[in-house]
Amino acid sequence: MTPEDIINHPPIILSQEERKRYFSEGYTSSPAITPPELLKKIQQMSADFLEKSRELEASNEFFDLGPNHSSQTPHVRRLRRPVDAHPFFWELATSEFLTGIAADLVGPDVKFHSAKLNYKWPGGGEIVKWHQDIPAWPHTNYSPVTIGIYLDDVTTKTGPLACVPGSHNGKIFSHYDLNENWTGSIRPDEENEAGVADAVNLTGPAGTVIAINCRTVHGSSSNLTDQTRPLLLFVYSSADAFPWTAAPTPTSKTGEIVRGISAKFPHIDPRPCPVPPDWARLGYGSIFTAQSKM
Ligand SMILES: O=C(O)CCC(=O)C(=O)O
Repeated sequence: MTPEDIINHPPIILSQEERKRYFSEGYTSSPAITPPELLKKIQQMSADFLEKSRELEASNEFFDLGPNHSSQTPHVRRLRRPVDAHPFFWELATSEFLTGIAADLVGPDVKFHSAKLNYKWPGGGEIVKWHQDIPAWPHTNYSPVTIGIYLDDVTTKTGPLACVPGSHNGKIFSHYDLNENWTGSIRPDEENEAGVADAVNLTGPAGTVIAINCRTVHGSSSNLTDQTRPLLLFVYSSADAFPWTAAPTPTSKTGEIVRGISAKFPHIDPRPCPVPPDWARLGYGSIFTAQSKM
């Protein structure tokens, strides 16, 4: 489907203006649109998982722990595959609210790809270097969209997601270093060309929903406050987008149609995407592990 075809379907959750911005800029942000009761429940679930992390000494299939994690001072970098960690997150991923937003941006037939809950801790937090998402999980087209919910207020100081406007229409940058090692980030010598100086901070109050196209150059800086910045992320695509490599962070639900119907044919966009490492053989870890190897 072209952006024009998608926009011609009536909006479900987002405004027409927000949908247009997504297609012209490669991202959009809707301040505090998460229903308050739902937001409260998500915040509670997040708090419960952080509490549970106190029992752990090392990362496991769900918890990606920072190097200084302890029971007294938990440091969870990411809750992996929340849709498998608790049924609530799958209910949320398949809710009218989230699949409606996804349909507003990819068309009426929506496929689920993956989910994660990223924390950015006070005292630096994890910088997420400039990158595009699609080089890690290429698809037959560029419909995949990452939809994020800010669980708490996000200001320029808490390390908001920042996006380069219009970069989804530009080139896909290599996410390998000059020695052909995967780094999950754009090489520093190409950051200028990627336009990172023009990046726009997506700030907003708790409950703000952001959506980022899979080609959009984005990243996030340090958290300079004493508050943690939790960001719940879900990835969806149009039903006619098919991954052509193993998923780096598969869930038991990856590939499920969560709205509309499955596709009889793939939509193939001829613009090429570089091949990522073979995640099925090598494993993935997380963006933090890849980027910290640099
Ligand atoms: O959590 C963040 O600030 C950035 C997340 C992100 O871009 C990613 O995980 O791909």
